[in-house]
Amino acid sequence: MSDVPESHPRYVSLKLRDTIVAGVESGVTSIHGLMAHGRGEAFDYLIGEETQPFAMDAIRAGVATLLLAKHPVVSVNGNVAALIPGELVTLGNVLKAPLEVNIFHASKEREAAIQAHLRKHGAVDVLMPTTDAQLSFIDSNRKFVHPEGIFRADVVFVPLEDGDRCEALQKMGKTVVTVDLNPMSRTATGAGITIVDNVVRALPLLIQEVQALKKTAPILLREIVSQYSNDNALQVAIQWIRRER
Ligand code: PTJ
Repeated sequence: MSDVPESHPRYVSLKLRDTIVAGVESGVTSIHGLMAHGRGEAFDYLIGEETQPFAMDAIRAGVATLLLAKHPVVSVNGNVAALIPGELVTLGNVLKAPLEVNIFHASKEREAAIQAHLRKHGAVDVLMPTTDAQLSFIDSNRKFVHPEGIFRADVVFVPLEDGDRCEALQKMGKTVVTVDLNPMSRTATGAGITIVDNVVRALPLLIQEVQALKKTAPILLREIVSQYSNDNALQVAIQWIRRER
């Protein structure tokens, strides 16, 4: 870890850089993940490096959607595995949803490293990609999924990715709940529910919201979902970035 004094005004951001670099060094995160992280940093700066109201609305609707799901699954790539491994495990536990490793930059070694990293943080079962089940409408490595995981899921929580799989999942009739700091990305605009926030802030809030809503009647959860508009939430996020508040 680099020697960053806590008094440094960009302390949190610099520590996160250390975490993602450590992810690359330990074989969990793709080298490309550094660029993805940098893109995220730029948007985080623009939204004020705090969870904004449009993200809170999306968190509530996303949790309601995940609680209504019959087979929710939490998808894990190399960036989120490095940044929030413990939170992913907790979210999977509170939702009773399996974690599934699914990465864009193909590497069997990295898939195994992500699985081991999640286990180190308390995961019991971590589903792995297979050739037995494949997603339609997608050619990248992300098409390889687990038959009992993403393949049969009705709702997939996909924190932080590029847009190709999001589109494919939606075309297959699955609902995608995502976290993406860029409200204009293909993932953000293609998902059913987009939480425009940093995954490191959004995951603890998602876990809290699951605890708050888990005993809520399905009819009320459906109402929360029906009152939410992703297009509207993204529009508000873009206005926020443009300072049109
Ligand atoms: O581990 P792999 O092989 O699956 O690769 C994962 C990455 C992230 C490298 C891959 O999916 C990728 O290249 O993603 P992109 O196309 O760079 O998109 C990443 C998106 O996530 C961008 O829209 C970023 O703004 C956003 N992002 C980056 N860091 C964060 C983030 N959103 C939320 N929280 C972050 N910490």
